[in-house]
Amino acid sequence: MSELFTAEEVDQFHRDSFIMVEDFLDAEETQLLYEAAKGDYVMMQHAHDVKDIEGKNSKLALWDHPGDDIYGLIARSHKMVNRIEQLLSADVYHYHSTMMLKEPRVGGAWEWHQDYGYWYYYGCLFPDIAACMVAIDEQTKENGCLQVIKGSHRLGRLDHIEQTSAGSTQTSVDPERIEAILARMELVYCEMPPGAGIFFHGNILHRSEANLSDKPRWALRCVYNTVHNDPYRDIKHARYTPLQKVPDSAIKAAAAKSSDSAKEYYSGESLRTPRPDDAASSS
Ligand SMILES: O=C(O)CCC(=O)C(=O)O
Repeated sequence: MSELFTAEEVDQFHRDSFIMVEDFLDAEETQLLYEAAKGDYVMMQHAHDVKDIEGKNSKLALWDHPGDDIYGLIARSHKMVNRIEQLLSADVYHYHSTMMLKEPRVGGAWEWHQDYGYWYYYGCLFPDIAACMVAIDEQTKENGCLQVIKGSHRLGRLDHIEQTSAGSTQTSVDPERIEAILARMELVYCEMPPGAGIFFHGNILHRSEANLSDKPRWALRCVYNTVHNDPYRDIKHARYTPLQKVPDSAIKAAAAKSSDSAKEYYSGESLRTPRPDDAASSS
């Protein structure tokens, strides 16, 4: 499999804000990632609830630095990092990764937001950030797959409003603006088989619904910041740290290696979504 996108695929990313790669991981890598994640008791101890506006909980585990477990090797692999660098036309470093754990029947929704809507407040001056979400379970409409608005990164950064109903800690774009956007732009449900990856721009508008199905919806999401966009102050997530790329073969060589007890995960409190005054209060 090619480690890079074609010129047409790069154009597609700049037009649509995202691009999916169905066979991002091969069958063996997909199985290793599945086994590592599902048996990762260290990660589960560090997975925290994020409430949606109906009080349903999604869990996520978050870390800044990719190590030598299978998540870190996928995050550092050539087929991941070279593609991200190609899409952003710049050198990148690992900004953070998350394991998104939407459990059957209880997994909550994510409101419409842009990720750069958060990272702007973390000292990133440019929206030159991209992520890749890799499916661990099959991602379907029923289990709350990612939804995106095609081309929405071209709207620029939109203000986010705190959503506090039912104890929610999320922020989202004004629903009236979303309605206007959806009347003009296409909504895409990103259904994906295990092992597929979706690469998306930091300003893409995205959300997902609660998981009302009896199937889990787990996904690994790796985020990359461009080196020229090193945050101008320390608020949250990694400052520029050289990224040690590894050959794709390192993923299989590590087998189903899950996190070890030394891995530095974020605590529940530090998962809170950013507020406009975070920059000021950190000084
Ligand atoms: O896991 C989801 O459904 C939402 C993911 C998300 O909001 C993100 O990747 O920024």
